Formats: sequence, structure tokens, C-alpha cells
Amino acid sequence: MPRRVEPTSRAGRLLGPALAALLVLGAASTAVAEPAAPEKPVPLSIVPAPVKAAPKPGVTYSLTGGTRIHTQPGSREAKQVGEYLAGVLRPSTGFRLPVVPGASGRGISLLLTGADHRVGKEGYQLDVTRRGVVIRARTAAGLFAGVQTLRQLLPAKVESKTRQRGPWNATGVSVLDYPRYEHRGAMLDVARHFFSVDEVKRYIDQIAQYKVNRLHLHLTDDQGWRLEIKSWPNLTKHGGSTEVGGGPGGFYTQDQYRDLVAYAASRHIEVIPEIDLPGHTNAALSSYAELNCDGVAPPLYTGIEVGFSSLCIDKDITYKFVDDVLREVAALTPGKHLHIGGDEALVTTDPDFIKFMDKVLPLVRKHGKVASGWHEFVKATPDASAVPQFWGTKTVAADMVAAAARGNRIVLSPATKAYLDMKYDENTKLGLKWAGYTDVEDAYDWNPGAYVQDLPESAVRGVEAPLWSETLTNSAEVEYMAFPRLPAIAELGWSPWSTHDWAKFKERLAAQGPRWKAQGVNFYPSPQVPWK
Ligand code: TNX
Repeated sequence: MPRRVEPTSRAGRLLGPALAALLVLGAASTAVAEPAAPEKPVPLSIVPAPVKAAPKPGVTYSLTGGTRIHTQPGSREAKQVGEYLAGVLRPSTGFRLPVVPGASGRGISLLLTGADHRVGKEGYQLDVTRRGVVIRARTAAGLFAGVQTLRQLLPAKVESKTRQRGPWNATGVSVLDYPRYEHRGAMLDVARHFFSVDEVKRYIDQIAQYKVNRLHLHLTDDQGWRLEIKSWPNLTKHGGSTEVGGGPGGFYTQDQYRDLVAYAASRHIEVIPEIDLPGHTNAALSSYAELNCDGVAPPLYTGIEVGFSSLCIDKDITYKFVDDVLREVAALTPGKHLHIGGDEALVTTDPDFIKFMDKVLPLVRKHGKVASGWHEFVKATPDASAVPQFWGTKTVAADMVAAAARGNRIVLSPATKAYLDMKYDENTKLGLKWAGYTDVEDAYDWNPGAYVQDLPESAVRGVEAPLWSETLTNSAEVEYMAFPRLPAIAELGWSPWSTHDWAKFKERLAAQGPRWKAQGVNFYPSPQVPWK
């Protein structure tokens, strides 16, 4: 196995285009080691592993002060992807990198024509030759995915926010790539601890690198209500005023939230808002006494217990409340899905839970959206369009198999694999351990298409990595739990199973370390990964 070695700028200059490419990819790709170059090879280390990547031994494209980014004439979206790429490359290279409409064999071209039909809605083709880089896709989302791959063909220091020395050689390669699953999600709990708009944007930029296309925001819970609802203003005024541990909490105004959604969209990520119902609602119950069965508002809660709160199932005002909230949230959501929670409603009886969901599911539909929910919500047999999110700790889940038989397609977030808030091992200071320790290999080594017994691959919509924030208070802590496990889950969502190989994955992951260092990402240096 070739080890990844960062080319020093001197070695890079000396070797230039004669550099051999070494492929450190999954089993589907052919590893090629050119004998010629005696000096440090530049390996190819792409996460998530592409469907096909054929290296061009000895070929590199050098980004220079004269490089232009050409984008599909007439496409505003392609131009936006070009501007995004320029935004990534300009600070470190110091190059101007003008983004201009057109197609050219030279420089970097982002084109919406001529892509192989296999790329589908989110895939791309990428070619790096001596003359230039050409990315072709059928959509801007595909171009954006191709841009993420291109970043990883350039030296890690390109990720720096300050000017670095070149050379800026991209490894010669021909890539054909597209995702295994349509849903490749990350979830951030902004309720237990509040995260500012800038902190969430930072996370969006980090997950976008790994071709994640959904950000599920857990906006409400016992400890806080984080999204302004104009018809129920006390939800945030009172209900957003604290968090776990008693800190000041916070919330997003609707304008701030719109800005977040637009920022995510500019990274081809759809925000899925979650309003957790009917449990996990202490912040709402504390904000409006009338939502409580006994009419008495409980105090705000800053601990980390779960399962003690419930909306009052038999009060009409409950459904007026839910209707108002879902209407406002739907209006802020360009995506199709609203997540209505449904987990751990431990003080709601099953008949009450079903009665509640039977009233709430039609409200989601009325506001033009499709319901997602934690797996418990299948108790209410939602229609086939609904998306159950499996978070169990077992691989036997008869309720998921039954839901699949009714037509529901499931998102997998098994807590023992995909929960980014689980500690890596007994020494991890942050996080919880109720689902067990989860080191990087645990997070990586499972097949979403064959994980739940008797659940057919065709019933799997995708994967999602939840990050609950009981113990996390800032971006550095979020990053420590998410990296390097989030890229593992992202790869399970994107890469064909034929590329799955822990020994190769950990090498490719190791190559991300210098990128995270250049970006200032506070990753956990797991001893399982051969960091360089
Ligand atoms: C379970 S998983 C929860 C959350 C907690 C999490 C902590 C799920 C749907 N509910 O309320 O934050 O465990 O790991």
C-alpha cells in the first residue's frame, strides 16, 4: 500500500508533470504505480471513493496566475459553482481566477453538456490533463460534486485561508462518479446547545466537501426552541433563552434561518427542519401554559434526561399550535421534507401517540410537505411517501421491514454506527456512550444496503449521521466528534459498495488530515488512522 506523502514545494517543482500518480482508492479502481519517478509520488486519495477513477501516470495540471474558470454559457447555477470554486482556491493560491462564461480546453471548465448519462442528477465526470481540468455534469449539483473531488486532487495547503507557496498541481485523472443513495445526511442538534448561524455555516462547508446533500436541523427539544415562530413568539423569547447547563441559548430569526437555508442551497445541501413532537417539547410547554394538560407551564429545563415531556394530546389548542408552527416552517422550507420527530415519547401512550400523529400527518401534507420522522413514528402507519429514520441499536427491526413493505423508504442512522455524539473510546471527554463506543472503523464498517435484517436494499433511501449536542458547545467540539467519522458515513452514502475496504479507506482518510489542518478543523486523530 503506497503511503501518502505530502509533496514539498521543492519536490513538486522538481517533479512537475513527470510525477507518477498512485491510486489509493477502493477495490473497484485499479491501482497504478508508475515505476519511472524515483521521487515522492503523488497519490490519489479521494473521499468518498469515486465510482471510477483512472489515473494518468505522469500527468498533472498546474494552476497558475493565468488560470481562468470557464462555466457553462447561460447557466447562472454553473457560474455560482465556479464562484464557489474560486472562493476556495483564491485565498491560498493568491490567484485571481476569473470566472467567465465559455468552454475551453485550457484552465478549468464546468460544463453542463456532454456528460455520460450514468452521472444522473448528482454525478459528474472529471478530467485532468496537462492542458486543463474539465468537469461535466447534467446539473449544477453534479458540477459541485466534481469540484469537491478536484479540491482533493490539489495539494492540501490549497485549503488554507492564507496565502501559500505553490506549485498548484492537480493530479492527472479521469473520473466518472455518482452517488449510491439520494439521501446523504448530517444532523445537527442546535436545541441542546445553540449554535450560531456562522457555526452552522462552518459545518455546512465542512460536510459539503464529502458530498453530503442534506442537513437535518434538530430545531426544538426540551432544552430550547431555536426557530422564531411569529404566531407563537414566546417559543423563542422564553423557550430559546437557555440550553443544557444553563447557558444563554439563542434562536434563529426567520430571516437568519432563510439565510442559512440559502447558504446550504448554495452548497447543494437541502435543509430538513425538525420540530420534535409530541415529546421533547418542554421548551414549548414552558413557553405556553395552555399547551399543558393541567394548564401549568413547567420551568425551563437545562439537564440531559429524555422522554419526560409531551404535548397534551386531547386539547384542541395542541393542533392549532402544531398547524401554525408547521405552516411557518413549511413556508421557510424550499425542500420537500419536514421532520416531525416522534422519538422517545415515553410519557405518551401508544394510542395517544397514534391519535396525535393521525392528526399531525395531514397537517404536514396540507402545508405541501412530506413527513420525515424518527423510526417510532411508523407506529402511526404514515403513508408510503413518509420517511422513517432508523436510529436503533439492533439489526433486527420488524417495524422497519413492515414499513418498507408498505412502501416507505428508510434513512439509516443506526446509533451504534452513525451517531457522531458517541464517544470514540473510554478516553473521549466529549459525547455520550449509551449506544457504545464508536471508533472510526465501527462507523465505517457496515453496509447500509444490508444492515437491517430482511430490509431490502431498494427500501433504503440513504444514510444520515446525527450529532446530538448535550455535551457540545462550540464548533471545535462539533468538529472533534464529526471528524473523521462524518466522512466515513458520507462515503457509505455516496460510494458503491464494491469500493468498500477499511484498509484502503483509512489511507484515504489519513490524506484528509492535512486538509483539515489547513482548514483549521479540530479533528480527532484516531489511532486507527495512519495520519502522516
Ligand atoms: C437519543 S436518537 C435521542 C436524542 C438524544 C440522543 C443522544 C433520538 C431520536 N433521540 O434525544 O439526544 O439519544 O445520543
